[in-house]
Amino acid sequence: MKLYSYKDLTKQEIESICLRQLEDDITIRERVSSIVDQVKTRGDQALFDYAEQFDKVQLQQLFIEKEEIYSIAATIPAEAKTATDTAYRNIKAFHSEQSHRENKIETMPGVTCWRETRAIERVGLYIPGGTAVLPSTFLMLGVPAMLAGCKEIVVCSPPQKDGKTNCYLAYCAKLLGIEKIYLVGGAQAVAAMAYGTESVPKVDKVFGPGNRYVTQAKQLIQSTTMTAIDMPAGPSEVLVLADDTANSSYIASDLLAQAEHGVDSQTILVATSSKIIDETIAQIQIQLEALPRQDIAAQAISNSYAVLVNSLEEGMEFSNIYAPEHLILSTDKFEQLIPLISNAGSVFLGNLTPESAGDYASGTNHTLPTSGYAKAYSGVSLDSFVKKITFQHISPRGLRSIGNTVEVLAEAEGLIAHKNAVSIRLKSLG
Ligand code: HSO
Ligand code: ZN
Repeated sequence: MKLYSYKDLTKQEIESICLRQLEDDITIRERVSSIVDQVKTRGDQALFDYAEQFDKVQLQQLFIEKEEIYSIAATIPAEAKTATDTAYRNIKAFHSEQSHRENKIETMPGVTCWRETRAIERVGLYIPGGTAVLPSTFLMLGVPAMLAGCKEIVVCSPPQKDGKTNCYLAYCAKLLGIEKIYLVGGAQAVAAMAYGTESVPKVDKVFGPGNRYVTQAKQLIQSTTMTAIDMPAGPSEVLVLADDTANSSYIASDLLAQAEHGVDSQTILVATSSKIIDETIAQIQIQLEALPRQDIAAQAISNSYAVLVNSLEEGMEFSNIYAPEHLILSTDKFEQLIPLISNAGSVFLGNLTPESAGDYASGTNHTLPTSGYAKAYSGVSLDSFVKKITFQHISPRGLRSIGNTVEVLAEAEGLIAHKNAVSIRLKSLG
């Protein structure tokens, strides 16, 4: 873990350590574009072939349905079932609060404007499989999709070696009322949902995290089809801001939780004393030993760094420049920092609030903007699954009150047909 002292860093140096490497790998781009082409032209057959090539499984069909999903779901261990139920309830409760009806506004007498929300009709959820199967992601995407009222929720996840899906995903599907899971993974899943195949329906928006192939495929289909994507995705990251009220073993556990996601995960510690930094580094060594994914975590930690700051306020200044996906305020003084936060995906307040809680079960969404996108993007929420349509109605009184304003502005732009659309009506009103 590299060490920096904030006061010694130049503006350029700060910018450069905040830069995430978003390298554009040409080989990945070429391979993904060939996969997307194959799916587009050969449909299901390409999906069967890729399952054999990448997932090492010969599928009889590309999906499993309700009956089978239910029977696999029934094999979930009791403890996991209860935990999944709790997470589901909390995520549902939190996201249910996100639908708000807006008032109709009379901008001028007789001119009424308002917005109404409509669900995106067909959404595609990509749930990663392979070494890290993420049923939590299924809940994070499935719950808001269900609450938004999306008519068709297409779920793709890579098949296991037995050509099925695991009990955790099956149980989530059951909770969400999803009756089909497509056994398709990787870039080919994204392509299938963007173009549609004989089996996989085409969708309007694709959601979900994934490896670099999945991310590249989302970027590609976004520019070549009418399919939207949730957000640009990069490696997961956390920034912990700590003062002397923090506990270094807690900080270490949070940094390692992020580090075990992948070798390219970013874990950043910003602390008001070198004592905290030293103690945390020592704790990381101790805790690493016991982790099954210690190789991955150790590599991620070695690419990460700590920044020594003079005050929590100075730490916040750095954090806002970095714009972390997850921000943990490991301090009892978190309350006073909240107004200072301008860029972050999701914030964890105080010493007893680990990111893991939000990753799984507290209720907030874990699909968040990475790579500095938190400067302009929000995490996934109910809003991600809806569109807002504007409406307006003009009464005779309204036309009389707004008519001349439109006529004058249209004339100023030289758009006389626009002006006429008002004049012709005003005339008939007399
Ligand atoms: N930290 C990840 C989400 C996750 N963690 C899923 C565990 N499972 C990105 O926010
Ligand atoms: Zn996580």
